[in-house]
Amino acid sequence: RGRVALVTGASVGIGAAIAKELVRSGMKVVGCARSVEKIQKLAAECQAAGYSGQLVPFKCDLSKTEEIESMFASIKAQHKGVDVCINNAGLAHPDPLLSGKTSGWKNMLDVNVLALSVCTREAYQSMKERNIDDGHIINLNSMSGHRILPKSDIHFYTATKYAVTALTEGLRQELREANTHIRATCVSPGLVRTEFNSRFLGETQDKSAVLYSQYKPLEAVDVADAVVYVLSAPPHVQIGDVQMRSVEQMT
Ligand code: NJP
Repeated sequence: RGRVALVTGASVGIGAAIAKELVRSGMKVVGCARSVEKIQKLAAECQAAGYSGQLVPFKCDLSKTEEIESMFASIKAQHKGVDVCINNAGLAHPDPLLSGKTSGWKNMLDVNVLALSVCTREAYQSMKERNIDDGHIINLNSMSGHRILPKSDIHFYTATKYAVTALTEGLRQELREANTHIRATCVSPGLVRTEFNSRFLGETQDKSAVLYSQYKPLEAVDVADAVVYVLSAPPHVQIGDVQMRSVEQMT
């Protein structure tokens, strides 16, 4: 309550659900994405619902490091800094290793790995300069960050999520070496019903309908609830990873 959280990729899907739940719980949430108008709409909905926190929309293209750095400068000027950083933004392109486009791989690397790392560094520096010892950095990982599926055209995406696994554990160790109690956690869902899947399956609702007909997916709010749970753990408890699937998901 009263703390400042940054949620990346807050315009739709899991990020929008997380932003909403944190505002409901009383936090001041800076929500960023390129489609800032969608976050403005969400902010109005939170206000109309009488939530005790506040959603502050911020336009940022996370594939541009200079935009991330100026976002953190603006958060410092307007809200003193961040106490919680939720690195949620992420994307997948179906670009196989044998024939995929370099531009697709680069985009995934820029947002899923590089932007997450830059936001993590900036969030840590923001906490350190204000002596925040109970901060939290949460990375949206995936079950793809823990196992490699056969017959997949998203092995590069999988590699970026394996990187998130390594970055979260590496961060936990560096935070310990820095003698702080700031925590690092990743949340690793299986299939979640969001635009993410229709987008990378080729924009057609038909294809995602086929995917969802195989088994019931998680909903974005289920993942948001897991983030709220992670944040509500007592300060001495370090939750490293929350792996969660729909009960119907096999792999
Ligand atoms: O994705 P989606 P989800 N700069 O596509 C933003 C992981 N995950 O909510 O800029 C700034 O609905 C984009 O905003 P906009 C997944 O890997 C998912 O499902 O306006 N923002 C939007 O807000 C990811 O890490 C599933 O287009 C950028 C958001 O990212 C996280 O969960 C399964 C941006 C994407 O919204 C959220 O995914 C799983 C940029 N350059 C893991 N590029 C699943 N859905 O099934 C994108 O295991 N964004």
